[in-house]
Amino acid sequence: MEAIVNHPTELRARLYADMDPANLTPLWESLHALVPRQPRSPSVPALWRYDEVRPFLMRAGEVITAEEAIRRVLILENPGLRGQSAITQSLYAGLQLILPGEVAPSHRHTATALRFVVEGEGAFTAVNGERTTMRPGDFIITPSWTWHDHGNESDQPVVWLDALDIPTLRLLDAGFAEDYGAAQQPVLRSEGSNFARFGSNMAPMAHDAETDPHGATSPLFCYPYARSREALARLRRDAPVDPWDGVKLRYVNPATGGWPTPTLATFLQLLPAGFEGKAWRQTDGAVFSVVEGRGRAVIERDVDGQVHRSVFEFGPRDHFVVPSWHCCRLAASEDTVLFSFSDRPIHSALGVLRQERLD
Ligand code: 1HN
Repeated sequence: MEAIVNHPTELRARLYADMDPANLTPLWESLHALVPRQPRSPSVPALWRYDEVRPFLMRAGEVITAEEAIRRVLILENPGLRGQSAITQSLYAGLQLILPGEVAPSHRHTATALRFVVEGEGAFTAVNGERTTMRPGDFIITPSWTWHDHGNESDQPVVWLDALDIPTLRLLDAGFAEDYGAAQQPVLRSEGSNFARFGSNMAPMAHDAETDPHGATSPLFCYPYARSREALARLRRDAPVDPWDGVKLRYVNPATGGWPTPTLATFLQLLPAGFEGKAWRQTDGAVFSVVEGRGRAVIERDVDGQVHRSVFEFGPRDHFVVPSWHCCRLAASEDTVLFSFSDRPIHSALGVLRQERLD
């Protein structure tokens, strides 16, 4: 009997139980999980087909107004993170609907947001006293702590992808928010004023030009699709097509050349018809929004020697997520344009970004 109770396993179990009320726990039991050999994300690859999502969005339009909802959004929740309002461990994504005549009231929060317009044209978003009309494929930034509201003065429903760094701010306990107090903020400048100042590879000279002193967020808040699409079309003709990425550009903060926001990196790429991409993996989990074309994403992860493979056939307005350190191959049957965003600026800032191009 003595021999059994003094066995190390028994002694350890007694120690754990005795110290548990003191909020103490042994590292050696969780060391491997805490310091993995490589990332083992709880988030999983997932695809949201627009054909499936759109009817639910329109039903949401019937059961609640934008004003009542504040933001009428269906969250793209990662199947591995249900209940957490997250598409990866660090990022939030959702699809927002605004119907003709509706207003999504003005507020601000410390979370950084970006919009990527998916369907419809003629809604606007207002940021810091200026409106921008939303057209499909436009990439729009709502910097941290800026007043923003949305409206739709067109005659069609408008849907866009919202991406926010909410799970990251939750991790940091750095979330603050305020309501403006009126549905809409006053318009202080005419549309296009921001683009005139920052959208032509130039910047204002005025001593009081309001730029972010830290350069953390781009002073340009709308990157129109027409411009970015034209750049891809020219590069497709004039530049080599990368075997992994096709023709891929990153969006930049024109004041610094860095990422457009401190937490979210954004990209636009063209995969020419017939493209069969090689595999890559990266620590930043990425979310893709299909703008044009059709193709396939093959996403694989090796879990303890067993390969888990997801094959997603995608078309326009579909969304999919490639979690951290999953191998991904992209292919296109027709000319395909993909917008994507990830948490790469955080990985870079912490010096932990890893990217691999595989054969
Ligand atoms: C938000 O402010 C918007 O401004 C969209 O459109 C989605 C999700 C969580 C928290 C705030 C918006 C949001 C959000």
